[in-house]
Amino acid sequence: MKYWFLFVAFLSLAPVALRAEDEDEALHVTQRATVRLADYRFEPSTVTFKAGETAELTLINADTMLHEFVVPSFHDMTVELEINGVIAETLGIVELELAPKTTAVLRFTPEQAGTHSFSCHAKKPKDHLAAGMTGTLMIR
Ligand SMILES: [Cu+2]
Repeated sequence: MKYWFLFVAFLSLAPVALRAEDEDEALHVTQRATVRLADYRFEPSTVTFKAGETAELTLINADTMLHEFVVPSFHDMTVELEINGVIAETLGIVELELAPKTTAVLRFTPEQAGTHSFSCHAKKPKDHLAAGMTGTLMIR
C-alpha cells in the first residue's frame, strides 16, 4: 500500500499528458505483451521477452477490485512507466497497485536471460497470493 499515493498522483496528472520533450529519446519497443489482471489471476500468467531488446508490458486491471503487480527482481532495472499518458522513468520499481479499470504500461530492456516471478499481494476481499495470483516473466 505504500506506493498508493504515488499512483494517485499519476492519475491526477493524467489530463496534462506530459511527454518527454525530446521524442528521439523515446525507447524503441520491439516486443509487446499484454497481461490482464482479474479473477485472482494474471492472464496470460507467463510472458516471454528476448534479452537485449526493449519490451513493452501492458497491465490491464479489468476487475472491480485493486490488484498489484509485484516483481522483486526488477529492483535494479530501469523501467519507463506510463499511466494515462504520463511517463516516468524509474529505477527499482517493484510494486504497482492498479486501481480497478486502470492500465499501466512498463517499458524496459531486459539485459540477461532468466526467470522472474511476479505476483499480487492484495488482501481484499481475500488473499490474492493465496488464491494463486502469480505469474512468470521469462527472459530468453
Ligand atoms: Cu490481485
